[in-house]
Amino acid sequence: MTPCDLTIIVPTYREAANLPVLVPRITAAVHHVGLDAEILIVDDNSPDDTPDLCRRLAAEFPVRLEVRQSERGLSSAVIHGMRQARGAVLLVMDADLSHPPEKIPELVAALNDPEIDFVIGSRYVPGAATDESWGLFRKLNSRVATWLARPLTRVADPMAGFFALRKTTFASAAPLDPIGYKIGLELIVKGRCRQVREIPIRFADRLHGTSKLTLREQVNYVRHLKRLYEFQFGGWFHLLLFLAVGLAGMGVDLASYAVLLAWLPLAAARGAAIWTAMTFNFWLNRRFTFSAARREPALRQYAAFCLSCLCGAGVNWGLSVGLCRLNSAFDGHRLAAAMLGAVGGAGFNFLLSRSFVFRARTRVGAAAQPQCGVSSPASAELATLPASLGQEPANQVSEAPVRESEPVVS
Ligand SMILES: Nc1nc2c(ncn2[C@@H]2O[C@H](COP(=O)(O)OP(=O)(O)O)[C@@H](O)[C@H]2O)c(=O)[nH]1
Ligand SMILES: [Mg+2]
Repeated sequence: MTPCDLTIIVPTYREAANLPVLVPRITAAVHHVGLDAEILIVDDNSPDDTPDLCRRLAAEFPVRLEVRQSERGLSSAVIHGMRQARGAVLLVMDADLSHPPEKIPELVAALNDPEIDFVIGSRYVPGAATDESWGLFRKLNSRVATWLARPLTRVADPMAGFFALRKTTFASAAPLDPIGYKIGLELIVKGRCRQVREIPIRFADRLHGTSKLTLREQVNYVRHLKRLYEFQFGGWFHLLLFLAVGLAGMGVDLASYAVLLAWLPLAAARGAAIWTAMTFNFWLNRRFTFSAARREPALRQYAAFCLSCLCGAGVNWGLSVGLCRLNSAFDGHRLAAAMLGAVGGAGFNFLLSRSFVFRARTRVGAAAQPQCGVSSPASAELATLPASLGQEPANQVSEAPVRESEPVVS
C-alpha cells in the first residue's frame, strides 16, 4: 500500500442515499488544497446497495471500500478503518452530511502544529451551530452526555463524530475497547491527547435516512464512561463508587429500620436492617464497583463481603473508642472520633473488598492504568502476569509506511 497524506474514514450503515452527495464534496474539498487523500468507507454489509454504490464511486473518486461481513458497530468500524488507513492523518466523519466536508482542510491543517494531538469539528465552541430543528430533549441529552465526560476531558464537544488525529497517535494509544458510539472520546482519553483543538462547525441534520443512535446506545455510553473513568482514575474511581454505594446503603439501612420497627422488637429490627443494607451494598458493589469480578462465585463473595463488613465495623469501633481513651481532646469531641472511626472502617472495608472479596482471577487485557497511589484490581492482576502480557500493546496498524508529519495543508 502506498502512503498518502490523509485517510478520511466514513463508517456506513445504510447510507446509499447520502454517499453520492458526500463523496464528490469531500473530493472537491481536499483537491482544492492539494491534499493526497483517500476516502475509506467501512460498511457493515448494508442491506441497501451501499457496497455496490461504493464500487461505482471508486471509478471516479479516491474511494476505498472495506466491507465487514460479521461485525457491526460504529466504533469498531472506525477502528477497523484506522488500522487499514494509508494516510499519516486520520479523519473520521459521518456519511449523512451532518459534518461539513468543506471543513476537512481546516481540521487537517490544525495538526501541522506539533503541539496539537487531536482536532475536533466542534458544535459547542464560539462560531459553531447546531441545526435549528434540535428539540429541547436532544439538546439536553447532548449537554448531559458532555457534562458526564467532564472529568475525563475539558473539551467542549467530546461527543463529536467529526475529528482528526495523526496515525501515530492512534498506533500508540492504549488498547481501545469502546462500547457504543463515542470512539472520539475513547481516542482522546486512551491516546492521552492533552492538546485538543476545536474548530467550529455548523452541524446539520442528516440529509437522508434515520439516525442509528438508539436508546441502547445511550445506555452503552454510560457503560463506556465507566470504563474510561476506570482507565483514567484507576482505584480512586473504585473508592468513589464504593463510598457512594456505602452512602446509598445508609439510606437503605435507615429506611428498612423504620419499616421493621413496626413488626419486630428493637434488637431484631436493627439487626435485620443492617443485614438488608449489607446485602444491598454487596449487590451494588458486585454489579458496579467491582464488576470485573462479577464472574466469580457470588455466594463465596457474599460471605467474604459480610466478613469484611464485620472487620470494617470492628475498625470503626476500635478507632472511635480508642481515640477517646488515648486522647483527652477526642474525649471532648466524641462525634469527631466516631467520624474518624467511620472513615477508617470504610477505608479498611474498601481495601478488603478490593483485594480479597472482589478479586477477579482472570482478566487478561484489562487496560487499567491508575494515575494515583491506589491501584485497581485489574492492574494488580496484570502485575502478576508475565511481563509480556502485562504490558499495554499498541493498536495494530496496517503495514503501510506512515509518512512523517510534514505539513500537509498550508
Ligand atoms: N459501519 C457502521 N457504521 C455505522 C453503524 N452505525 C452507524 N454507522 C454510521 O456511523 C455514522 C453515524 O451514525 P448516525 O446514525 O448518523 O448517528 P448520529 O449521527 O449519532 O445520529 C453514520 O455514517 C452511520 O452510517 C454500524 O453499526 N456500522
Ligand atoms: Mg449522523
